[in-house]
Amino acid sequence: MYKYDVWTFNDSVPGPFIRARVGDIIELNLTNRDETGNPHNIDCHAFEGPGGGAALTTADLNQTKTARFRLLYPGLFVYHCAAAPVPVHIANGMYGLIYVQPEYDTLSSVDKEFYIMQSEFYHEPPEKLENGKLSDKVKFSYPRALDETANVVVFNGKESALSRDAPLKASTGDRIRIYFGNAGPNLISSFHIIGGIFEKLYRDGDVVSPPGRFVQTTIVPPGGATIVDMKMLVPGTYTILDHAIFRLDKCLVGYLNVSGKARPDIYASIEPPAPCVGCKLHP
Ligand SMILES: [Cu+2]
Repeated sequence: MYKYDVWTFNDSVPGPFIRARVGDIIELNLTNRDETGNPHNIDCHAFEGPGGGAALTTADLNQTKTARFRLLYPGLFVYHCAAAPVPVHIANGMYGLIYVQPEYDTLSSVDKEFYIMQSEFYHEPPEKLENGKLSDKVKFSYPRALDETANVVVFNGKESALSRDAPLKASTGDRIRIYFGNAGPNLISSFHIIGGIFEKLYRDGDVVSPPGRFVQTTIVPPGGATIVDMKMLVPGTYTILDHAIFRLDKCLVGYLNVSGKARPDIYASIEPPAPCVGCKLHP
């Protein structure tokens, strides 16, 4: 795949995972270090008020804006840049998640927690260089984004984020939790983990209602989030994906490696496993 200049909060895509509690006052200091001259800001879905903070935090180059927001409601929320043109700032990587826990946290303790956000990239074809070769870097395409024809769909901002070389890791017996958000900007995610069942599903990031139980796939819209808990029983590699499954060939795949003792009482065969050669889903 190609290289692409992302726009970031604190140099990462997604931006920092923020934890807070209902009743907290968030003091947000946003300093714009973007040498290209674009203004930036933050619209946080956890903030109550017009624009979610955007107009209060819009900062030009080298300017710092400070604003305070009281957190009224619990849940898992998306934040993103909402400087014009808003869709471009989101498409280029300016988003993250904030978990606002209730006064008394309703989530049980788990052994491992992970932070994943899905998003898609829209880009122009690579330009031809003076030496006649094609550039290895591509630029944002407004027409493609408008048509919603993504070139690339990824977890955590790049193809290699949760690859075989950098999988999530857990052990058998672990309870794991994934805070999952969808930045979009266009595509709905049908979030699924092959071989795993969501023991608890906090749909739409709602941690007040009773969670869904033993769910296979969950819908996460652009600008939405969810929390899934799983108990890992059988060792091996679990594939993380969007079950709109052709997106696999647009780079959207990740892996969770679970180590530990085999569980033939749950998962067994007479012959050894024989995955299809070259299969991205069952490595
Ligand atoms: Cu921005």
